[in-house]
Amino acid sequence: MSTKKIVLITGATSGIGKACATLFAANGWQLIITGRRAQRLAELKTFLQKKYPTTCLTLCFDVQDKTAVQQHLQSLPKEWQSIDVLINNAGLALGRDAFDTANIDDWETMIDTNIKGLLYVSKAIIPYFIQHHKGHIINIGSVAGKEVYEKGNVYCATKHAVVAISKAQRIDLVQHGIKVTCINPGATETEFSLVRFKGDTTTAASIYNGYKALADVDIADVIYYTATLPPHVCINDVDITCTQQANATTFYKS
Ligand code: NDP
Ligand code: 8X3
Repeated sequence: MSTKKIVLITGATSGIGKACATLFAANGWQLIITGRRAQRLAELKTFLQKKYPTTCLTLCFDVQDKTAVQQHLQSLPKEWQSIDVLINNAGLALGRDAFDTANIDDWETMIDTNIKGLLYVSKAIIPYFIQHHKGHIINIGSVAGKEVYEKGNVYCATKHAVVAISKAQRIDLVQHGIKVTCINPGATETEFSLVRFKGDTTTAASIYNGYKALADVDIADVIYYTATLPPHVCINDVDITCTQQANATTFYKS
Protein backbone atom coordinates (compact mmCIF):
# COMPACT_ATOMS: atom_id res chain seq x y z
CA MET A 1 0.00 0.00 0.00
CA SER A 2 2.97 2.34 0.42
CA THR A 3 2.97 3.26 -3.28
CA LYS A 4 -0.53 4.68 -3.03
CA LYS A 5 -1.09 8.23 -1.92
CA ILE A 6 -2.32 8.91 1.60
CA VAL A 7 -4.74 11.64 2.64
CA LEU A 8 -5.65 12.47 6.24
CA ILE A 9 -9.05 14.11 6.60
CA THR A 10 -10.26 15.54 9.90
CA GLY A 11 -14.02 15.64 10.39
CA ALA A 12 -14.79 12.88 7.89
CA THR A 13 -18.01 11.71 9.55
CA SER A 14 -20.19 14.24 7.73
CA GLY A 15 -20.47 16.88 5.04
CA ILE A 16 -17.38 18.16 3.26
CA GLY A 17 -14.99 15.78 5.03
CA LYS A 18 -17.08 12.73 4.19
CA ALA A 19 -17.45 13.85 0.56
CA CYS A 20 -13.65 14.24 0.38
CA ALA A 21 -13.15 10.77 1.87
CA THR A 22 -15.45 9.30 -0.76
CA LEU A 23 -13.83 11.12 -3.68
CA PHE A 24 -10.25 10.36 -2.67
CA ALA A 25 -11.19 6.70 -2.02
CA ALA A 26 -12.86 6.46 -5.43
CA ASN A 27 -9.56 7.59 -6.93
CA GLY A 28 -7.57 4.92 -5.11
CA TRP A 29 -6.07 6.96 -2.27
CA GLN A 30 -5.46 5.47 1.17
CA LEU A 31 -7.41 7.32 3.84
CA ILE A 32 -6.87 8.31 7.42
CA ILE A 33 -10.28 9.52 8.54
CA THR A 34 -10.99 11.19 11.87
CA GLY A 35 -13.92 12.49 13.89
CA ARG A 36 -15.57 12.07 17.27
CA ARG A 37 -18.37 9.72 16.16
CA ALA A 38 -16.77 6.27 16.18
CA GLN A 39 -19.71 4.43 14.67
CA ARG A 40 -19.90 6.76 11.68
CA LEU A 41 -16.16 6.35 11.12
CA ALA A 42 -16.47 2.55 11.25
CA GLU A 43 -19.45 2.54 8.86
CA LEU A 44 -17.67 4.85 6.42
CA LYS A 45 -14.56 2.68 6.50
CA THR A 46 -16.58 -0.47 5.77
CA PHE A 47 -18.51 1.23 2.97
CA LEU A 48 -15.47 2.77 1.28
CA GLN A 49 -13.29 -0.33 1.49
CA LYS A 50 -16.06 -2.45 -0.01
CA LYS A 51 -16.79 -0.04 -2.84
CA TYR A 52 -13.41 1.42 -3.77
CA PRO A 53 -9.75 0.34 -4.10
CA THR A 54 -8.80 1.88 -0.76
CA THR A 55 -7.70 1.07 2.77
CA CYS A 56 -8.91 3.26 5.64
CA LEU A 57 -7.43 3.93 9.04
CA THR A 58 -10.01 5.40 11.43
CA LEU A 59 -8.93 7.56 14.36
CA CYS A 60 -11.56 8.71 16.81
CA PHE A 61 -10.63 11.82 18.80
CA ASP A 62 -11.67 15.37 19.54
CA VAL A 63 -9.38 17.91 17.83
CA GLN A 64 -9.84 20.22 20.84
CA ASP A 65 -7.97 17.72 23.01
CA LYS A 66 -4.26 18.41 22.48
CA THR A 67 -3.14 15.24 24.24
CA ALA A 68 -5.54 13.05 22.26
CA VAL A 69 -4.41 14.66 18.98
CA GLN A 70 -0.77 14.01 19.86
CA GLN A 71 -1.42 10.45 21.04
CA HIS A 72 -3.29 9.52 17.86
CA LEU A 73 -1.18 11.32 15.29
CA GLN A 74 2.39 11.43 16.57
CA SER A 75 2.73 7.64 16.61
CA LEU A 76 1.00 6.55 13.44
CA PRO A 77 1.84 3.04 12.22
CA LYS A 78 4.91 3.29 9.96
CA GLU A 79 2.97 2.42 6.80
CA TRP A 80 0.65 5.37 7.42
CA GLN A 81 3.30 8.01 8.10
CA SER A 82 4.08 8.98 4.51
CA ILE A 83 1.07 11.27 4.29
CA ASP A 84 0.70 13.28 1.08
CA VAL A 85 -2.22 15.53 1.95
CA LEU A 86 -3.70 16.77 5.23
CA ILE A 87 -7.21 18.23 5.00
CA ASN A 88 -7.90 20.31 8.11
CA ASN A 89 -11.67 20.22 7.78
CA ALA A 90 -13.06 19.55 11.28
CA GLY A 91 -14.88 22.65 12.38
CA LEU A 92 -18.16 24.19 13.36
CA ALA A 93 -20.19 27.28 14.09
CA LEU A 94 -22.21 27.41 17.30
CA GLY A 95 -25.01 29.95 17.53
CA ARG A 96 -25.84 33.01 15.47
CA ASP A 97 -26.01 35.64 18.19
CA ALA A 98 -25.04 39.27 18.66
CA PHE A 99 -21.77 39.89 20.46
CA ASP A 100 -23.52 41.09 23.63
CA THR A 101 -25.83 38.08 23.92
CA ALA A 102 -23.64 35.31 22.51
CA ASN A 103 -22.66 32.38 24.72
CA ILE A 104 -19.03 32.35 25.87
CA ASP A 105 -18.94 28.54 25.92
CA ASP A 106 -19.94 28.55 22.24
CA TRP A 107 -17.12 30.99 21.52
CA GLU A 108 -14.61 28.80 23.31
CA THR A 109 -15.74 25.67 21.49
CA MET A 110 -15.37 27.41 18.12
CA ILE A 111 -11.94 28.79 19.02
CA ASP A 112 -10.79 25.45 20.44
CA THR A 113 -12.02 23.49 17.42
CA ASN A 114 -11.52 25.77 14.41
CA ILE A 115 -8.23 27.36 15.48
CA LYS A 116 -6.54 25.33 18.18
CA GLY A 117 -7.64 21.96 16.76
CA LEU A 118 -6.28 22.91 13.34
CA LEU A 119 -2.99 23.98 14.95
CA TYR A 120 -2.65 20.77 17.01
CA VAL A 121 -3.29 18.53 14.00
CA SER A 122 -0.94 20.53 11.77
CA LYS A 123 1.84 20.41 14.37
CA ALA A 124 1.48 16.63 14.64
CA ILE A 125 1.57 15.99 10.89
CA ILE A 126 4.19 18.48 9.66
CA PRO A 127 7.13 16.41 11.02
CA TYR A 128 6.05 13.52 8.74
CA PHE A 129 5.94 15.95 5.81
CA ILE A 130 9.41 17.28 6.59
CA GLN A 131 10.79 13.76 7.07
CA HIS A 132 9.40 12.63 3.70
CA HIS A 133 10.22 15.89 1.84
CA LYS A 134 6.65 16.33 0.64
CA GLY A 135 3.26 17.43 1.85
CA HIS A 136 0.18 19.51 1.24
CA ILE A 137 -1.96 21.13 3.92
CA ILE A 138 -5.47 22.01 2.80
CA ASN A 139 -7.23 24.16 5.38
CA ILE A 140 -10.97 24.69 5.19
CA GLY A 141 -11.64 28.37 5.77
CA SER A 142 -14.88 30.09 4.78
CA VAL A 143 -16.37 33.20 3.25
CA ALA A 144 -16.61 34.03 6.96
CA GLY A 145 -12.82 34.18 6.90
CA LYS A 146 -12.92 36.94 4.29
CA GLU A 147 -15.84 39.02 5.56
CA VAL A 148 -17.54 39.59 8.90
CA TYR A 149 -21.32 39.43 9.00
CA GLU A 150 -23.94 40.35 11.60
CA LYS A 151 -24.05 37.84 14.47
CA GLY A 152 -21.09 35.99 12.99
CA ASN A 153 -18.54 37.53 15.41
CA VAL A 154 -16.40 34.70 16.78
CA TYR A 155 -17.13 32.17 14.02
CA CYS A 156 -15.93 34.80 11.52
CA ALA A 157 -12.90 35.47 13.73
CA THR A 158 -11.95 31.78 13.79
CA LYS A 159 -12.16 31.55 10.01
CA HIS A 160 -10.15 34.78 9.59
CA ALA A 161 -7.59 33.00 11.76
CA VAL A 162 -7.63 30.00 9.42
CA VAL A 163 -6.87 32.32 6.49
CA ALA A 164 -4.02 33.96 8.44
CA ILE A 165 -2.62 30.62 9.63
CA SER A 166 -2.68 29.32 6.05
CA LYS A 167 -0.60 32.33 4.92
CA ALA A 168 1.79 31.83 7.83
CA GLN A 169 2.17 28.10 7.16
CA ARG A 170 2.90 28.82 3.49
CA ILE A 171 5.69 31.23 4.41
CA ASP A 172 7.30 29.09 7.10
CA LEU A 173 6.97 25.74 5.31
CA VAL A 174 7.94 26.78 1.78
CA GLN A 175 11.55 25.78 2.53
CA HIS A 176 10.36 22.20 3.05
CA GLY A 177 8.45 22.03 -0.24
CA ILE A 178 5.12 21.86 1.61
CA LYS A 179 2.09 23.27 -0.20
CA VAL A 180 -0.62 25.13 1.72
CA THR A 181 -4.06 25.78 0.27
CA CYS A 182 -6.95 27.57 1.96
CA ILE A 183 -10.41 26.68 0.63
CA ASN A 184 -13.14 29.20 1.50
CA PRO A 185 -16.65 27.93 0.82
CA GLY A 186 -19.86 29.90 0.98
CA ALA A 187 -23.14 28.29 2.04
CA THR A 188 -22.83 24.53 1.64
CA GLU A 189 -25.69 22.24 2.60
CA THR A 190 -24.30 19.83 5.21
CA GLU A 191 -24.92 19.24 8.92
CA PHE A 192 -23.23 22.62 9.52
CA SER A 193 -26.47 24.57 10.13
CA LEU A 194 -28.00 21.78 12.20
CA VAL A 195 -24.95 22.00 14.47
CA ARG A 196 -24.94 25.81 14.45
CA PHE A 197 -28.60 25.96 15.47
CA LYS A 198 -28.17 23.14 17.99
CA GLY A 199 -30.55 20.62 16.44
CA ASP A 200 -33.26 23.11 15.38
CA THR A 201 -34.09 21.44 12.06
CA THR A 202 -36.53 24.15 10.91
CA THR A 203 -34.08 27.03 11.33
CA ALA A 204 -31.25 24.94 9.89
CA ALA A 205 -33.25 24.06 6.77
CA SER A 206 -34.38 27.69 6.35
CA ILE A 207 -30.78 28.78 5.77
CA TYR A 208 -30.88 27.08 2.36
CA ASN A 209 -34.34 28.29 1.28
CA GLY A 210 -34.77 30.10 -2.04
CA TYR A 211 -31.45 29.28 -3.69
CA LYS A 212 -29.38 26.29 -4.74
CA ALA A 213 -26.59 26.09 -2.18
CA LEU A 214 -23.31 24.34 -2.76
CA ALA A 215 -23.21 20.63 -1.98
CA ASP A 216 -20.43 18.90 -0.05
CA VAL A 217 -19.35 17.16 -3.26
CA ASP A 218 -18.85 20.54 -4.99
CA ILE A 219 -16.24 21.46 -2.39
CA ALA A 220 -14.69 17.99 -2.48
CA ASP A 221 -14.23 18.33 -6.27
CA VAL A 222 -12.28 21.58 -5.83
CA ILE A 223 -10.22 20.16 -2.98
CA TYR A 224 -9.38 17.07 -5.04
CA TYR A 225 -8.34 19.29 -7.95
CA THR A 226 -5.97 21.32 -5.77
CA ALA A 227 -4.56 18.10 -4.29
CA THR A 228 -3.71 16.53 -7.63
CA LEU A 229 -1.86 19.31 -9.43
CA PRO A 230 1.78 18.81 -10.49
CA PRO A 231 4.36 19.07 -7.68
CA HIS A 232 5.46 22.58 -8.72
CA VAL A 233 1.92 24.02 -8.74
CA CYS A 234 0.20 25.25 -5.56
CA ILE A 235 -3.20 26.88 -5.42
CA ASN A 236 -2.95 29.16 -2.40
CA ASP A 237 -6.46 30.36 -1.76
CA VAL A 238 -9.87 29.61 -3.27
CA ASP A 239 -13.17 31.40 -2.61
CA ILE A 240 -16.17 29.34 -3.74
CA THR A 241 -19.84 30.26 -3.54
CA CYS A 242 -22.90 28.96 -5.29
CA THR A 243 -23.97 31.07 -8.25
CA GLN A 244 -26.79 32.69 -6.25
CA GLN A 245 -24.40 33.87 -3.51
CA ALA A 246 -22.29 36.95 -4.29
CA ASN A 247 -20.51 37.36 -0.95
CA ALA A 248 -21.02 36.35 2.67
CA THR A 249 -24.35 38.15 2.94
CA THR A 250 -25.70 38.80 -0.57
CA PHE A 251 -27.97 36.11 -2.02
CA TYR A 252 -30.24 36.22 -5.04
CA LYS A 253 -33.20 34.17 -3.87
CA SER A 254 -35.90 32.94 -6.23
P1 NDP B 1 -20.54 19.14 9.15
O1 NDP B 1 -21.17 19.51 10.45
O2 NDP B 1 -21.36 18.35 8.19
O3 NDP B 1 -19.17 18.38 9.40
C1 NDP B 1 -18.26 18.82 10.39
C2 NDP B 1 -17.23 17.72 10.66
O4 NDP B 1 -16.31 18.23 11.63
C3 NDP B 1 -17.87 16.46 11.22
O5 NDP B 1 -17.28 15.35 10.61
C4 NDP B 1 -17.50 16.51 12.70
O6 NDP B 1 -17.28 15.19 13.18
C5 NDP B 1 -16.16 17.27 12.66
N1 NDP B 1 -15.88 17.92 13.93
C6 NDP B 1 -16.53 18.97 14.49
N2 NDP B 1 -16.01 19.26 15.69
C7 NDP B 1 -15.01 18.36 15.89
C8 NDP B 1 -14.10 18.12 16.96
N3 NDP B 1 -14.11 18.89 18.06
N4 NDP B 1 -13.21 17.12 16.84
C9 NDP B 1 -13.20 16.36 15.75
N5 NDP B 1 -14.02 16.52 14.69
C10 NDP B 1 -14.94 17.51 14.78
O7 NDP B 1 -20.09 20.53 8.49
P2 NDP B 1 -19.31 20.87 7.14
O8 NDP B 1 -18.95 19.65 6.38
O9 NDP B 1 -20.08 21.92 6.45
O10 NDP B 1 -18.03 21.57 7.77
C11 NDP B 1 -16.71 21.22 7.43
C12 NDP B 1 -15.85 22.46 7.48
O11 NDP B 1 -16.29 23.37 6.48
C13 NDP B 1 -15.90 23.24 8.80
O12 NDP B 1 -14.60 23.67 9.12
C14 NDP B 1 -16.80 24.43 8.47
O13 NDP B 1 -16.52 25.54 9.29
C15 NDP B 1 -16.41 24.67 7.04
N6 NDP B 1 -17.36 25.43 6.24
C16 NDP B 1 -18.65 25.00 6.08
C17 NDP B 1 -19.53 25.73 5.31
C18 NDP B 1 -20.96 25.36 5.16
O14 NDP B 1 -21.77 26.23 4.74
N7 NDP B 1 -21.35 24.12 5.41
C19 NDP B 1 -19.07 26.93 4.58
C20 NDP B 1 -17.70 27.29 4.84
C21 NDP B 1 -16.89 26.55 5.61
P3 NDP B 1 -17.76 14.63 14.58
O15 NDP B 1 -19.02 15.35 14.95
O16 NDP B 1 -17.96 13.16 14.34
O17 NDP B 1 -16.63 14.90 15.49
C1 8X3 C 1 -19.94 28.73 6.75
C2 8X3 C 1 -20.62 29.68 5.85
O1 8X3 C 1 -21.95 31.85 5.71
O2 8X3 C 1 -22.38 30.42 7.60
O3 8X3 C 1 -18.62 29.08 7.00
O4 8X3 C 1 -20.35 31.67 7.47
S1 8X3 C 1 -21.36 30.97 6.71
